[in-house]
Amino acid sequence: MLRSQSRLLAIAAGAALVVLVPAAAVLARQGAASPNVSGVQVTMPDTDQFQPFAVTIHAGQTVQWVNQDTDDHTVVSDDAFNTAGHLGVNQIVVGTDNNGGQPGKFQLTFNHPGTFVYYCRFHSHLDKVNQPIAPGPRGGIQAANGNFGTPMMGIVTVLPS
Ligand SMILES: [Cu+2]
Repeated sequence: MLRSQSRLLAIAAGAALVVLVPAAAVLARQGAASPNVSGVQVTMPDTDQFQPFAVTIHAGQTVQWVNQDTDDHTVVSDDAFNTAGHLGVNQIVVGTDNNGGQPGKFQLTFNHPGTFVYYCRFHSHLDKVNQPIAPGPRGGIQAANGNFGTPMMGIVTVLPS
């Protein structure tokens, strides 16, 4: 290779680095900015339930609730059985009717092991010993046959990371 060609290649390589390094920096920043979405999703379909009823994750992971129903639902922690943190959660997760046709979303990241028992206060309530029970005749889910259904509740089990 001629000396002048070698010099031209070196200049070209330098120019390539000038272009590539900022691009890599931008990619790294985008990676750092993206949220931790490691975990599981629980949906509220067009029936009054959390699906799946029970999920298992590891500490550090996130549960995302996605309300695909037209109606609003809630995620309320049953603190008598809550050993996984997030005491006192009482969150409305809007349905598509109140969210421009899009599913409402809510998420919690669990950072230590335990259980997170929760229910929807619109479609369940707690009895004397804090067990979620189906709503009675004055509210909640009521079918024509008198079946008040099952309480709308779920459980997250958080294992060590
Ligand atoms: Cu509900």
